[in-house]
Amino acid sequence: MKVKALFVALLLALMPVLASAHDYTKGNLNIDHPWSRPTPPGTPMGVGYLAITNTSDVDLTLTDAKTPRAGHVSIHESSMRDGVMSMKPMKQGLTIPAGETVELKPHGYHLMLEKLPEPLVEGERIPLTLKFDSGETVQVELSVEPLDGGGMKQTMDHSGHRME
Ligand SMILES: [Cu+2]
Repeated sequence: MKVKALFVALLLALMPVLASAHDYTKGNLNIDHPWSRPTPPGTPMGVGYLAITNTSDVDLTLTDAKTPRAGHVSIHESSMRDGVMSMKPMKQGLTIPAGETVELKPHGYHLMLEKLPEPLVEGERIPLTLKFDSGETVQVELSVEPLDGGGMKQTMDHSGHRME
């Protein structure tokens, strides 16, 4: 009885996660949980996070991304150097080795949505096209998730960003 109650509680706790999870599969590529953060009015930049799995037996490189909601999308890498979080564009793209998953997440690789004409709003789904060096493209939607505790941290993270 006790175990069952615990199980139900656990299930309920997991439900919001299950509800917001979404993933896309095309050919040998799987894109899991593409998401973003709301942006304050006047902020020109937003972020894009997702996990890319390459199920083929050759390396694939993410070379470009596009969305109608941003003037330009760059692939960035964040790193800590001399105690300062900085980011730089990955001009050669981001390689997903054969059979592996690469995660774009806070404090790591991410997509930078630049030149936003309008703020990104919580609850919105942002269409995004990912292009790979194989010529493949994958169409996904970034879900704009609420600014929670982790979101505040992310905002601070980006205010500390400087371009190289
Ligand atoms: Cu960035």
